[in-house]
Amino acid sequence: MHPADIRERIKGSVGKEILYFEKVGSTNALAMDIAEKVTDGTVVLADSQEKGKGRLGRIWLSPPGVNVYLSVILKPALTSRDAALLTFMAAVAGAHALRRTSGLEVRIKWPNDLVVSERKLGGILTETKIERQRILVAVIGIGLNVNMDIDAFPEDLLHTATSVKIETGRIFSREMIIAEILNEMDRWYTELKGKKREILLHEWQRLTSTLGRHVTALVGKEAYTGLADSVDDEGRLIIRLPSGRTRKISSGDITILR
Ligand code: BT5
Repeated sequence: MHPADIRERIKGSVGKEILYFEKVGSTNALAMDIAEKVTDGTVVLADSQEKGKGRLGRIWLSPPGVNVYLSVILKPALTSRDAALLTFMAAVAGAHALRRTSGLEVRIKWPNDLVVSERKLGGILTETKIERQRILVAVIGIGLNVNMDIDAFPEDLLHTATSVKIETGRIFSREMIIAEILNEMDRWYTELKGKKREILLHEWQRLTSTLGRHVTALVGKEAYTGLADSVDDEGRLIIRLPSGRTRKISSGDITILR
């Protein structure tokens, strides 16, 4: 990876400072450690991760030489209730950047997946430090499978995961994709800071594959099956149950039924 090729394409404050490592435990963990000492928009980038993190202690497969693993450190003037919007922002930025560079019809699966034909191309992990209901620091981690081959996935991910290369048959410049993502993040971060969350929510709705589908949402040990009806202005998913009642969920795992 050549971080200089990314730096020369950066237009805004997100990615103005990029800290690059060949190998880390987790870019999110490292970013959280240094967050208070760096400026808004600093990025931690790695070629590989030994302990890549998903949500709820899950593992993010992070082999060297092929993919994107980065974390953006932000210090937004937002309350803890708005943390989900940061994940929305990264998802919209990632979908736009990947569509533009690869031509793939990348969609967003609530809450944190980037998918192509329902297969997972990327994931987002937003972690925050909160004091008196205000976000002091947010670390937004993005993992994207770019040039990874199908035989590099373990058995359990063979039918659920994919990469840009698997979908297009072509190899892509990771530097180019990263620069696009960071420039897109800058654009949507500016909208969010300008209190224009409706614009972000509207764009998210345009890009999602979840709304209007029948889903089962697993929230802890509870499962809710119904229609994924809408999202509210804090990014919570509203599911319409067969009884006609609705359930609002702020996190969980969605299976799309049909
Ligand atoms: C996520 O979690 O999708 C969030 C992934 C965030 C990864 C980035 S990489 C940079 C930054 N630093 C970190 O340490 N993390 C972030 P979740 O929704 O919980 O999905 C995790 C599940 O996705 C796993 O349990 C696997 O089933 C699957 N998975 C793991 N690695 C994958 C990969 N490379 N591609 C597709 N699916 C994967």
